[in-house]
Order: sequence, then C-alpha cells, then structure tokens
Amino acid sequence: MYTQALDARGSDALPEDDGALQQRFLARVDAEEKIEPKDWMPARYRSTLIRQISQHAHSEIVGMLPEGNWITRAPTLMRKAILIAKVQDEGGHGAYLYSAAETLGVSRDQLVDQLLSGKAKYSSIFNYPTPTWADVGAIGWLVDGAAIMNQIPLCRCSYGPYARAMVRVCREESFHQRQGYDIMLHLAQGSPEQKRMAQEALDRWWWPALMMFGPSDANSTHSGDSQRWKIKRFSNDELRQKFVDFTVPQAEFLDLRVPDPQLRWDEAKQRYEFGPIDWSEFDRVLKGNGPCNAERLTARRHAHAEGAWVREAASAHAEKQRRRAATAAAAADQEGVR
Ligand code: BYC
Repeated sequence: MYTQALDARGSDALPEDDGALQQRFLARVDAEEKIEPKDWMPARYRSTLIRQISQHAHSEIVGMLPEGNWITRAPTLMRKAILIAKVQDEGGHGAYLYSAAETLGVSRDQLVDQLLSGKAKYSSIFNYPTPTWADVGAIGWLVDGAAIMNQIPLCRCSYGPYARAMVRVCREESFHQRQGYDIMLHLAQGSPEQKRMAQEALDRWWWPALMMFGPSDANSTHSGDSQRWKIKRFSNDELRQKFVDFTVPQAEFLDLRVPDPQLRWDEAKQRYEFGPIDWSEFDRVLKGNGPCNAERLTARRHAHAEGAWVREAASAHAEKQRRRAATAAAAADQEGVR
C-alpha cells in the first residue's frame, strides 16, 4: 500500500523528505500495519531491531549450553529425549532469529563474529551454572516462563519477520515451560533430598530470572523508542511484575519458598510486592564477569571452529548445485536454438 502510494505520484516526483517518510512510517506503526524488509524505515528503527533480534538469537544459541550440559545425565530415557528436543528447539529459534535479522541487511556471519568476539550481548541468564538436574527444571519453569512473558507481546511487534518468527518460538517455549515445571513437580513431590534440590535450584534461578527482563524502566535506554515503534509493547518493569504475579502461585503449588523475604501480596494493588533486585550483579554479568561468561564464549568458539568443515561442505555443495543448474540452463538454451 505504501509503495503504491509512492508510485502513484509519478516517476518524476521529487524524493520525499525524511520528515514525510518518518511521519508515514509512524502512521503505519500506529495503524498496526507490519513493517516489512523492503519498506522504508528510520535508520534507528533498523539498528534497534538488528541489536535486539541478534541479541535474542545469540541468547537462544548460548542458551543451549547450560541445559545441553545435562543431556548425557538426564535421569530417564524419556527425560533425555525431551531435553534433546528442547535444546534442539532453542537452536532452531536461533536460526529463525538470525534469518529475521538478515532481512534488515546484516549478514549472519557478521552477527556470529560479534558474538564470538565478545562484542555482542546475550541474555544475562545464561551465564549461570547448572550444578544439578533440578536446575534443568528451574530453567524450563522460570527462564522459559520469563521468555514467554517477554516474547508473547513480541508476536505483535511492528516488524513483520520478527513478529512472525515469534509465533512459533512462543508455542515451543510454552512446551519448554511445562516440561520444566513437570520436572520441578516431580522433584518437589519426591524424597526430601529431591525436594531440597528443587528448592536450591529455585534459590539459584529466581533473582537471575527477574533480571532477564532488563534494567528498571528508569534505567532502560531503549524502551522509549522501542515502545513508540511498537517493537516492545510493555516496559521491562511491567513484564517483570506480570512474571512475578504469575509465578509465585506456581511456587506455592510446588510448596517451594521464593527466596525473597520482602515478597508479599498487596491486596489493594492486586499484585505481589517484591524486594530490591541486586543490579550490581546484573552489571557484573553484562560486563562479562558472571559465573560462566568465559566458559560460555569458549564453548561457542570451540563449536564454531569444530563446525568449520560443515560450513565448507555446505558451501561446496551449494556451488556444485549452482554450476549444475547453470550447465543445464545453457544446454536447454542450445536445444532451443536448434
Ligand atoms: N541480559 O534499554 P534496555 C530465551 C541490555 S532467550 C543481557 O532495557 P531493551 C531462552 C540491553 O541489551 C532470552 N543484556 O534494552 C533461550 C541494552 O544493552 P545495549 C532472550 C541485557 O533491548 C534458550 C541494555 O541492557 N530474550 O528466552 O529495550 C533457552 C539496556 O537495556 C538484558 C530476548 O532477547 C539481559 N537480561 O530491552 C531458554 C527477548 N536486559 O544493547 C530460554 C528480546 C537488558 O544497549 N529482547 N540488557 O548494549 C527484549 O525483549 C529486550 O531486548 C530486553 C531488553 C527486554 C531483553
């Protein structure tokens, strides 16, 4: 519709000034139209999307590591099969998201280089260790639970390819969240030792899960623009609050204690009040000094180097196909001439 409107003015029309393009872009966003790759968009909208989508893609890929660590030690064959499927899903999410970022004019190689060089951010949550099987349950329940809370609104993001990728991602995250909660339920209803494992995992993951939503609204540098452009539909604090309100009753059902002495239900506000987040820990993790930052990057660099032969083989295969197709097309042309 937008492109037709431009064409209708004739080929000798002067290029529109940036202000008019901006206004038209904002009107489309306000009208809940999706912005597509070939549409005009402000440079900062593009760079904000590249930043967020690539960080999201990196998070999915790095996020395979803490749980992947437990595939060989899952307690039963069924748990192992489920965990393999889950970790594989996260790899798929990373792939869709890199593709969505590529529609904005950046290459996957550039993005992967940014991750491996340590320049790019990925979610703080994946810099924590998984010492017991209960951590796999806590990640599914809390980390995937937080991911769903954050990502369901992204299905309505103004940028079409990101919004569409999120639909499938959210469906899969929902399965992940339930498998995590199921592990926690079995442990919480198991032996005293299993229940203790579940409690300790909740103690380890609760606060980092709250940090996943990003800095408080007062310190969120990108929220203003991202909400104006309908990339983000809710602020970091709003989503964090929804997550707490949703998750505390689930912890109660498990008969586990949320590790926050200040947590209380506020009847007047119809929500939970919770204690202060230790933002100095969040800053430390973002600066690369969390418990597992170095380990995660080393693992990704190793995997990338080990996968070099697969990339080379895929490129060689694609080149062979291209040459065959070109030869076949030339032969068909010759045939036509005769
Ligand atoms: N960790 O202005 P703000 C998953 C950075 S994958 C690290 O509020 P924004 C899963 C932020 O990037 C989970 N950095 O930013 C996978 C910015 O830094 P730069 C990932 C963080 O973008 C496998 C600065 O702090 N989910 O669920 O408006 C297994 C200021 O923040 C974090 C997504 O990526 C953090 N937690 O809002 C299981 C969802 N928080 O770029 C599960 C998509 C903030 O200026 N992303 N920063 O250097 C988003 O929704 C938004 O990007 C955020 C942050 C809410 C995360």
